[in-house]
Amino acid sequence: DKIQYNDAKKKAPETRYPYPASLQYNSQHFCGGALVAPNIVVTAAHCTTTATITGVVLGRYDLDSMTDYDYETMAVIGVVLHPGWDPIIVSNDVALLILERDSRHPYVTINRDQDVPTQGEHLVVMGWGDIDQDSIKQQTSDKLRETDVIYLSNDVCDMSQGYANTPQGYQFLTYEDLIGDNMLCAFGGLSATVSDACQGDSGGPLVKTGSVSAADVLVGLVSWGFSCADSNFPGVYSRMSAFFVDFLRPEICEYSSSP
Ligand code: 4AZ
Repeated sequence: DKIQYNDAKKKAPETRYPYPASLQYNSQHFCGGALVAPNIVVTAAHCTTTATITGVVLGRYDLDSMTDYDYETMAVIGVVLHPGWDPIIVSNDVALLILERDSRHPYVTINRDQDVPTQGEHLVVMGWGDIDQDSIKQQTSDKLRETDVIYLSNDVCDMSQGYANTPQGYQFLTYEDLIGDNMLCAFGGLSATVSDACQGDSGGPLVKTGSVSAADVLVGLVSWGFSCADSNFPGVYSRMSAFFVDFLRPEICEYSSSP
């Protein structure tokens, strides 16, 4: 029971989010990321293994507009993959991209609090990913989009189940035993319109928003999910607080131009 989500995934206000990054291969967007230090972007580990990143675009709203405001395109000079990255179970889906120089754009604070978010809390996910309910068509958005989603505890998320189309046919699927401690779930199913992250949003930011962008806190990165905007299956994200002490803080300290 997939529901159309084009209307729910709204164009973001043009200058509200300065920290989302577009990872590009030959000038084509393929994944998201978030600026977390002047010269460091965090993204999903699976984004660093699917294509070579030929450029990281920062401070951009419309990927098709040449006259868009003050955006930057940068080369990646280093990739730091989480040592526990496991592509089979999509565990520890996080990596750092070290940029050739400092960005002029503000970065987002990483959540380090184990108790954040809480069940039912409203969060915002953003990206240039797929906006068509027909996932076969894969239509990425030229403009940055955002949508409201609600945090679900891992215990609740674990119970997600239903029938879905898979490459092996129409099958009964469940999230039971798939939602690890380093993942978090969020779902945009408040009304008749289900909204969700999808292909091309991967690696991009899930945030707890503040009154201004400087107060936003990065709680997750788009990672995986069965289908998109399917009322049975929440989106699954890399949980930033699970990586903060052992991976993010030490690696950012090591590579940051301005610690
Ligand atoms: C993907 O393939 C993907 N609905 C990203 C997010 C979700 C599903 C798939 C979550 O990149």
